[in-house]
Amino acid sequence: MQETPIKEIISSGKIAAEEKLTADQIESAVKDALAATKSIDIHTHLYPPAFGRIGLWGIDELLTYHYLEAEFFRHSDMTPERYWSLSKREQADAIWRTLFVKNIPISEASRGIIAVLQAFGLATDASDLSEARTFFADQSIATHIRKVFRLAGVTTVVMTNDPLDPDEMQVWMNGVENDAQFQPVLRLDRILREWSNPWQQLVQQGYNVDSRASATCLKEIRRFLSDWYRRMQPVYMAVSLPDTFQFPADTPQGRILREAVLPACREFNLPLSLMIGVRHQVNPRIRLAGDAVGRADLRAIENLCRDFPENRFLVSVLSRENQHELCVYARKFSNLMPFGCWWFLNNPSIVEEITRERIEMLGTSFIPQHSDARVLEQLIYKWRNTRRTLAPILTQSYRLAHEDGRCITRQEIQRDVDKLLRSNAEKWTGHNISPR
Ligand code: RAT
Ligand code: ZN
Repeated sequence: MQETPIKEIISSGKIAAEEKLTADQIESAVKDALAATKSIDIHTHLYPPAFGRIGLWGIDELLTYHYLEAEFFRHSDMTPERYWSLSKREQADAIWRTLFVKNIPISEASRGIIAVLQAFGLATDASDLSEARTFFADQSIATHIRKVFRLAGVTTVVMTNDPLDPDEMQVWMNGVENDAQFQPVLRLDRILREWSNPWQQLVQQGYNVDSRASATCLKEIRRFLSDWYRRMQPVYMAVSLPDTFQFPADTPQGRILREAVLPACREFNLPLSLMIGVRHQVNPRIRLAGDAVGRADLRAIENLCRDFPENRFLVSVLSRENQHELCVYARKFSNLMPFGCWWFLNNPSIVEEITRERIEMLGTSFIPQHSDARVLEQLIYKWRNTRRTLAPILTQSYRLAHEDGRCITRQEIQRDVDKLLRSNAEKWTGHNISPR
């Protein structure tokens, strides 16, 4: 049967009889659309080969992911100090023995490792990592990236690019070639969170800034942002903020946000991504695994969205308790785009709850998930989990609409899935960020 283009269906004013799905056909139509649609991953910590050792991949990196390190310290008697004194390989061995041999991996992060091993046809119950190490050592990175993207069903990942990270700065300064599979993001944590230290780094890069964020300094930060915008061509600017974030605030950070970052985003027509709710380093002994979560005051979002209607905000909040308010604000402000179920929220039970709430309150006008992958192969399990969680939620939503009397077609389902996994992100960043 030849498919009727969706435009014709809409312009004819009624849906052709043969296109209507029965209630029983909805589930498979949703699953097919999810499987067929390659996603854009709006936030990761992944990098193309040109970034060298900054881009992490392979079994030792997978096992020493900080989500797994946090779990390791719960199951092992090893002190953090002893763990940090080991080589990466020894750390990975310790985590494998503890979480995968002595225990069945049932946590979200540990199941992820199993799914990755299985995707590459590797043993999931081996007593050591020799087979997996040999496999990864044999891969050539460019081909491996293509394979991982294919297995994960993604076309494009958005990076996290810190212009004040000494290693990364060097890569950009040396003039790195644009790789369409990896889109840049200008990450501003150091500037917007702890201006008391990084201002000296800007001085070293040749900007006339000071610790007080004076008027001259703000102009110079604009110049810094323009220079980095030209160098990186980012798809948005971004910052991760603590649960205590307030706006407006008469602090250097508050002034930098209002008078340098927001105007620069307007000038370059870029959204600003705000990831709010981290309580940094509540346990510094476990390093990257030592951050926690706190409920934020989302009046800061209200003030930003209302007072800066010309700016677009991509927002993810870390606390489960903030999720409903975020949806309410998205209903008030069309310059606000909720995205992802971030970090401690990225567990099926919580993703399900948040996604249902978003669909009920926002329809398809949000970006349901990003992977936050730090290690390349994590894309495989994180996107598999996202599709698996989305399938019953979408199915139920369409069944309810169907029960209430709206007929639904495969093409419409495909259009919605395309919005959720791709075009909302493309539209919001203003970039057609990748080929399909
Ligand atoms: O999820 C994570 O890995 C966190 O440590 C952070 O990277 C967070 O996603 C961030 O981008 O700040
Ligand atoms: Zn992240």
